[in-house]
Amino acid sequence: GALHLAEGAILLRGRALAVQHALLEGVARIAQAAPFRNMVTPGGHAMSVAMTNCGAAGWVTDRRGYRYAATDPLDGRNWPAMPAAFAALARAAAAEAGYPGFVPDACLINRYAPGARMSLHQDRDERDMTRPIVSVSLGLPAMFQFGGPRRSDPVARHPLRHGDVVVWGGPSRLNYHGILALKPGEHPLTGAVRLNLTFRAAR
Ligand code: MD5
Ligand code: FE
Repeated sequence: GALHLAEGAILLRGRALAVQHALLEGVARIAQAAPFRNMVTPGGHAMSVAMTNCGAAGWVTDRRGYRYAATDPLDGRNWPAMPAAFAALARAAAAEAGYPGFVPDACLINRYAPGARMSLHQDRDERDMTRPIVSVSLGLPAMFQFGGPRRSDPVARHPLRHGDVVVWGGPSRLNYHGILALKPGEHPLTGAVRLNLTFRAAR
C-alpha cells in the first residue's frame, strides 16, 4: 500500500519487486560501461557512496561543483542509455503518486557499502522543481532521514527496503534528507550492498 511520508512524498512499499531482475541486470550492464566511482565534493572529500548514471544527463561532482553532465568525466563518452524498464517504472510510480507524465532524463545510481552514508542535503541541481524525484531501493535496507525545507527542521527516520519506491514531489521536493551509515549484511540478490536509483528530470 501507499504510505504518505509528508505532503507530496509517497512510499510505495515493494513497488519495484516485479521488475527487480530487470533493474539489477540493467545496473550491472550500466556499471560495465560507466563504473561506479567515489566522486569528490567541492570541499575536496571523496563521497563514501559510489555512483554512476544512465540517461541523457548524469549527476556529477568534483572540485568545481555539482552539476548534470551529458558525458562521463572518466572517459568523455555519453552515459549509458536509460533502460526502458527503468523509465517505465519511474513513470508509473510517479503517476500513482499523482505526477502523471513524468519523463526522467537522468538516473543517478548510488551504491552503498557497509558504513557508506549520505549526509543531510537538498536535491536542488535540477532545473524544474515542479517535477518529482523517484527513488528505488534495492539490496540491503537503509535508514532514511527525512527533514523539512530548512536544515534545522526536525528529522524523521524511515527504513527503506529492497523493492521500495519513493516519489518526492510538490512541497517535499526540496526537503532535507539523508541516509544513515549502512549496516553490514548480505542480500541474496545484491550481496553486501544497497543500491538506490534516483530518477530525475534534470534539464
Ligand atoms: C538514497 N539518494 O537513498 C537517496 C534517495 C540522492 C539521494 O538522496 O540525492 O542521491 S533520494 C531521496 C530524496 C530525493 C529528493 C527529495 C527528497 C528525498 N526529499 O524531499 O526528502 O540514496
Ligand atoms: Fe538527495
